[in-house]
Amino acid sequence: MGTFKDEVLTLFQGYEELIALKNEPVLENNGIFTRYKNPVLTAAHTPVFWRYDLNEKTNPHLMERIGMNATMNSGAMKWNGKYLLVVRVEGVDRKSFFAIAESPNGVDNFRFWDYPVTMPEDVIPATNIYDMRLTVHEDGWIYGIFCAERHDNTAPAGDLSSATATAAIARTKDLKTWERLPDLKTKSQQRNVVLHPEFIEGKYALYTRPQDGFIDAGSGGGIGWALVEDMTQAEVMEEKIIDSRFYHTIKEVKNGEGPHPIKTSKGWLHLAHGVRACAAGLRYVLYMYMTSLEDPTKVVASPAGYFMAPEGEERIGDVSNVLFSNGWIADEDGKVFIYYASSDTRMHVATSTLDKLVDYCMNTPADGLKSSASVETLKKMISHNLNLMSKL
Ligand code: M1P
Repeated sequence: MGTFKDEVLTLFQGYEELIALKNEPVLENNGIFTRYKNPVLTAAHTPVFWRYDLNEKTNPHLMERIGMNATMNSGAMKWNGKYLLVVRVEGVDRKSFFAIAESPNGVDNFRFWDYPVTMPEDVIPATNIYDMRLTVHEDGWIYGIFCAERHDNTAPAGDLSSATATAAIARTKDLKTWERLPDLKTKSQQRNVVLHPEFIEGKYALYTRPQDGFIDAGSGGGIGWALVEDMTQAEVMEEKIIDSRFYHTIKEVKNGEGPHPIKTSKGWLHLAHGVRACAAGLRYVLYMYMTSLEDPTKVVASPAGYFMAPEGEERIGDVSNVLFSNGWIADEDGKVFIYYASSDTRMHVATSTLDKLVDYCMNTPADGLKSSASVETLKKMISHNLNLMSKL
């Protein structure tokens, strides 16, 4: 056993080795995106000085005093040339908070800023906050919309699990000081609310996810769309479902917008999550779709099935069989960094390009919604290829 100081230095050394670990693309890919070998952020990436009291007098056994459980569902943006994540960090006390981590290259070397985000409360304080979507809006503000969870005080006495989900709104100019705006007013509970980056008809446009309960989408038909006059008093007066749920698809139980869509010459490119139920519980996968530039409520491409599903170690974690994404970054050269969390535990990156993602959306067959339609789609591909192969 070394001295207390030696042990502290060993802790920091191990931490620096973890942060400096070079990430490598995984060679096998499907032509659409490339996964990377290591997660970009885990609970162990949270700074040593968050978790340990480094004073020998008050922590002679050098114990972790404030444990971190997970780093997950992160908003993303490019900031001063760095790839920046607003990470949902979850402590061992089950409370989530936001903390910013940045990387010089987007695939490794993510380092947390010294302090987590101090998010001001709304009039009714939230118990838990999570899953921020970042939008650099054309009005000049950076908005963060996230879920604010509170105990449902209408639940019967003794029911300590019922909760409500509300879309909380904050804005900033420097990512350090946040101004909290009133939570979104809507008829239903809401999670996965995302601000579109441009004004539409002179108004702010929100992707919504109406839900009957905290978990159940219930009568909420899918991803909604609402125009709002003023983000400082945001209220949904009218909500239209633009990407519906369907029976026996990857988004049968629920779906939700991921990060805000990326504008391309062919339309708005969307990343979302879809949920289905099975004997093992809920399965969360990522899917894509595109909407029209002229009418962003009109879906113009809807490839069948999932874009990414949990694989290998991604399948296992606090809430297994889950991929969730609320952050991506498109570089000026067209490279896209997709940040996704696996099983509510850790953050990963996958890369692609705008060209590939648009091609994927426009040219992947849509879901025919029944087995016979899937077989007809497959037969078309086979005869097309057999014809080509006969000429080789
Ligand atoms: O546990 C999986 C996910 O469950 C919720 O997703 P949804 O809003 O679609 O119900 C969220 O709590 C999300 O944070 C979590 O990753």
